[in-house]
Amino acid sequence: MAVVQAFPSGCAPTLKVGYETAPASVPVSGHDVLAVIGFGSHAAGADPREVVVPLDTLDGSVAPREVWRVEGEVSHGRDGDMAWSEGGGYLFLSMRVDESRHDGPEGAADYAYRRLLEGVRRHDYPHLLRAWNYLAAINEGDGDAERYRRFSIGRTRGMGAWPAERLPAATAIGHLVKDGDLFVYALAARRSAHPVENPRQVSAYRYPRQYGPVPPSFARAMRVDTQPPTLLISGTASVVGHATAHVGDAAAQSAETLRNLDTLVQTAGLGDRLRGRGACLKAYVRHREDAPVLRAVLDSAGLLPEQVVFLQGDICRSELLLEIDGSFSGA
Ligand code: 3EB
Repeated sequence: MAVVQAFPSGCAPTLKVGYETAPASVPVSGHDVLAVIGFGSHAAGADPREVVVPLDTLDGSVAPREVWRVEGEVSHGRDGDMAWSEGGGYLFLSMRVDESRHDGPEGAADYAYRRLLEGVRRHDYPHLLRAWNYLAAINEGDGDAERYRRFSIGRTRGMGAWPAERLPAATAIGHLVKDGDLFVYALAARRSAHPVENPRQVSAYRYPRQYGPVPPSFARAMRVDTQPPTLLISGTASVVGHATAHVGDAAAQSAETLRNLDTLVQTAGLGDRLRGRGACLKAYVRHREDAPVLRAVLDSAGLLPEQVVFLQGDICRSELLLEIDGSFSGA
C-alpha cells in the first residue's frame, strides 16, 4: 500500500490565503494560521502573526482580514522589533519602522530589509517569495527626492548583494497617516519558487534611469508549486513597457491593469486569464471617485465582490490612479 505523503513529491507545501470576516476584536485563532493582515486604523493585537496596515476601505466598511494558513503547527514570537511566525515550510516576518529614527524613508527601508534578510537567514527560509511595503506620503518630494524613490534606494541598499533573479514579488503603496510608520512584511519559504515576469512590461529591476537612481527591487509575480499552483502577484498597474499608460483615465488604466494581470496568469501557466475562482485581490485606488469604474471592470472579468478588497491608497508613480495585487490559485 502506498505511503500517504503530506505533499506529493515535487510540490510545495500547502499555502492558503483568503479573506475572513470577523470583528477586529476577535483574536487570531488556529494553529495553522501563519499571518493575519487587517486594514484600518485599529491597533494590532498582541499576537505576532497579526499586522494592521493603516489603509481604509473606500466605502467605510470594515475590511475583511487576509488570513494565510499553512499545513502544520505554526510557532511565533518576536525578535526585538521584528515579529516572526513559521510552520509548514513558510516563514512570515513583519516590522513597523519609525522613519524619524532612521533619518527618513531611505534609512528606514535599508534598516527594515537588513532585518528581514537577517530573519530569513536565522530562521533558515532562504527563499523570499513576497514582500509588502506601506509608507506615508509616498509621492511627496520631486524627482529623485520623491519619498517612494528614497524608499526604493534604501530597500536596494538593505538587500545588499541579493541577486535580481531571486527578488520577491512586492507591493509598495502609500498610506494616508501623516508621518506614519513604514510597514514592511514578507513571506519566505524553505523551498524555492519561480519568479514570473510580464512580457508586456520591462522588468522593474531593469527600469531605465528616469524612474529613479536605482531600479525597484521586485519580481512581477512568484509562482509557488503548491497543488494547484499559487501565483503571488505584485502590485500591478497600467504600465506598458516601462511607461505609464492612459494618464488621467481611470477606466483605461483599469482595463490595462486587468490585461497585465491576465498576462501574468498566462505566463505563469495558470490558465488563460484571472478568473473569479482562486483569486484574492486588493484594489488600491488613489481617488475615491475612481472606485466604481474599477469595480465594473473587475465585475465584467468575472471576479466576485467578496474576492476583492477596495482600499484607498496612493500608488508609487503619481500618474497611476490604481493598482491591484493579491494571489491566484488554479489550473
Ligand atoms: C510598476 O509597475 C508600479 O516598488 O515594490 C508595483 C509593485 C510598483 C511594487 C515596488 C512598485 C513596487 O512599476 C509600481
